[in-house]
Amino acid sequence: TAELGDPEFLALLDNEGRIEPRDAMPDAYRKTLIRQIAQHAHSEIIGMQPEGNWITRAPSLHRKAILLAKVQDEAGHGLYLYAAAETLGIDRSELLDALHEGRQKYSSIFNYPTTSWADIGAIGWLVDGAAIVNQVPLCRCSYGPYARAMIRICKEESFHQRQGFDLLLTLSNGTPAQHAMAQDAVNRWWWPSLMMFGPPDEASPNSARSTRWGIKRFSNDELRQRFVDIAVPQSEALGLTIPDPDLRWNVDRDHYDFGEIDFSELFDVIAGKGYCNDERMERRTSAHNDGEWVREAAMAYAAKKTEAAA
Ligand code: FAQ
Repeated sequence: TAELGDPEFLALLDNEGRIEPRDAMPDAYRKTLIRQIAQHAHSEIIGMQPEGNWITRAPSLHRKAILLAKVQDEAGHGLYLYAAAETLGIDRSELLDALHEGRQKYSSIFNYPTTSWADIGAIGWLVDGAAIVNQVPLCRCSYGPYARAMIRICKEESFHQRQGFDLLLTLSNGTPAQHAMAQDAVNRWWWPSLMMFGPPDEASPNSARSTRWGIKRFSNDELRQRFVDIAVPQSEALGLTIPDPDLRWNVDRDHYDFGEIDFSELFDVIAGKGYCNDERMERRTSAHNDGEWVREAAMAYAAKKTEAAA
């Protein structure tokens, strides 16, 4: 259909060409990218909250320094992503308004609570692990600024994943109480991590167009399967059990089979009915309002600088 773009645009995509900010692009392509990049940026900054919750309670200076660095990285990822979205002709303040007014989404995963220190390990291992599997193909996304932002983000996510694995390994090999704490965190974070990849393919309204446009390179279910295949041997190395009795290697498929995912939970969380949706939004909007004076001061300083240079 005409909405997908003219033949010249589609041919450029077929040849793996990159679309850059000043290039002509169909309106629907621009809108889809703004939606996805903004959602991704919002996830990064809302994603600072569940882990930020443990910075003051990290068990050692070493762990605290790692966690501080990780949470700061998430803020940085938000900034690169808002900047990438701005190249599509929208202002960061408009995107933040859309988040605060509930017109744009952020990842379901950040609406779950972090109730123990082991959750910091489970988030690094599983949530960052899932994020990497989803984001590595985005380094080849057809839109140049998004693809380039993803390269650096993926490198930093690898460090995040490793620190989570290391934290869980230490707990798993610790006292029986520490091992139990690690297992409990994995029990709670496993299924929500699988839901991060989105609805199943047959219920994913955006997939067909995003795939035609080279934004998506693999389907939600393909990436979910890839994640399970990577996570199972890692769980064995950790000495922790994945909470799925149906998980087993399938010789014919050359993949792990896994149990049925309760997608009604994903849709409920997306609809605002997760454990922490209200708390996350309240924290975000109050931080934004409390920061008003900082934005004003920065604008005044920039105006003064411009005046002085003129
Ligand atoms: N949560 O048709 P599809 C991170 C929505 S990683 C909430 O399949 P699409 C790192 C979807 O937007 C997390 N909403 O959609 C970190 C759509 O609604 P809409 C962020 C979801 O776009 C770690 C509807 O359902 N990563 O932050 C979810 O083709 C630790 C139908 O779905 C990204 O954003 C969900 N899980 O595929 C940070 C990656 N799934 O917009 C801090 C980039 C689906 O039409 C600490 N995004 N929906 O109203 C993507 O790859 C894609 O957007 C998908 C969804 C795969 C998420």
